[in-house]
Amino acid sequence: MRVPTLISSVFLAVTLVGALPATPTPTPAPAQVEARDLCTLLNSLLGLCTLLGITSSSSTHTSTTHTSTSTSTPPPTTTSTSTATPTPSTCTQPAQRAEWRTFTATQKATFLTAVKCLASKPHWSQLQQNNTGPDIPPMDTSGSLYDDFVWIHIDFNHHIHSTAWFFPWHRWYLNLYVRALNTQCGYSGNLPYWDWTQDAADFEHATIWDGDSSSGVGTWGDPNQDYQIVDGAWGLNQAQPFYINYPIHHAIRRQFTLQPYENFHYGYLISDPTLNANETFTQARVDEAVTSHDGDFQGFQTDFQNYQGPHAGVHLITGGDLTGLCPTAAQNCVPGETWSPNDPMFFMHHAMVDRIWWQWQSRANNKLLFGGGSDQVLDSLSDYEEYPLGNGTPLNFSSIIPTDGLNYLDTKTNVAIGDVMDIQGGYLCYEYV
Ligand SMILES: [Cu+2]
Repeated sequence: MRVPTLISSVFLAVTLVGALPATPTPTPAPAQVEARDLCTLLNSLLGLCTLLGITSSSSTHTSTTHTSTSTSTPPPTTTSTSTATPTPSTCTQPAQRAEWRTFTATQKATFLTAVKCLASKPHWSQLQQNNTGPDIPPMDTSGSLYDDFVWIHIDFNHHIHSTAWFFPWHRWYLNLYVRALNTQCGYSGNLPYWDWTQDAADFEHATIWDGDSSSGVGTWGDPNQDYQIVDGAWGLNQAQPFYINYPIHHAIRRQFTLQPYENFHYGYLISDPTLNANETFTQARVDEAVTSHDGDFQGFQTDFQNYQGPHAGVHLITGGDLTGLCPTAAQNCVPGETWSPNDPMFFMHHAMVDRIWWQWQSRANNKLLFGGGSDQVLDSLSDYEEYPLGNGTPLNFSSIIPTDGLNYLDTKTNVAIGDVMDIQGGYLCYEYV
């Protein structure tokens, strides 16, 4: 462990590496160094990690001498860790987020029922609006609590995609969603994730699309009913289908689209218009994104989140609501990423996105790397390439996550980015299994 290298890495992180287009200089990854070891060291030097909600490892762990095969890298001294005061972790039993297909039929049915329950709960009367624009429909105060979740994604759309908010905001959002399922709908289980790498080879006929009326998420939409889904626990065949209200009242829409890039609304950001979208989220593609950007938060996010990367590929190949397309009957409708949470597959999809961020964070000394701005810049390819993580207000670990007032559901009123950098830091307490 080269102490100067570590200090400079963290210095870069806490001073907003990459707060604007600066890309952190990749540093050689010290062998076997974990962020918590690094934090133990830093606690004694700067007292930072407690602030960030990252807890120290046990004292036996912190005194471990890390060996390295590099002759140029000296082992760490124990003196730098001996004065650290370990902070007891409040996350001793992390909730387990498992892949959807490991759920039993009963667990699936319970989850799908709980999700539909959110669509039967009333709108929060104090929900706020912080943004305006042609793709932001009027707030529907006759909608449901589920619609309120969709609303805040609509309202913040241009701040939470292709900006530094992307990973932390969606991590917070998923956590709030699980909490709403728990507290408003009596769900005692955990959030499943959707490992779409399993479905990449033949997405149209993938096992995720299950029409079982109690345990299935449904299949593709009916072209004769504007691609609304008919089967599964949420479809139109149910006595009480799952209805959403943005931009107009409708059932969940899905329309398999293998080549979504040919007429894409941000066509100038697309390098390969005829690409089959299922090629963007193979296991090999995810592995490449996770392993190719150590020490480079901007590089990792840009690779993963660009329109021909895994995150967008899953949205766009699914079509309908997950893509943010307009129902045929919607007047003056501007499509985009706005109401993509209309399809509850959004939350399972983003749990996979969150899992992959965590996999990247868990490598070498990536955990504290963060930076970028709060405003999306997609007007032209050159502007995007200058600000792939947004411009506007630079974000840091103290930046408070915007909620439009939906934080009334939360355990903490003002959640900062620093609270969500560690999924077992205290405010968050879960793991992916
Ligand atoms: Cu989103």
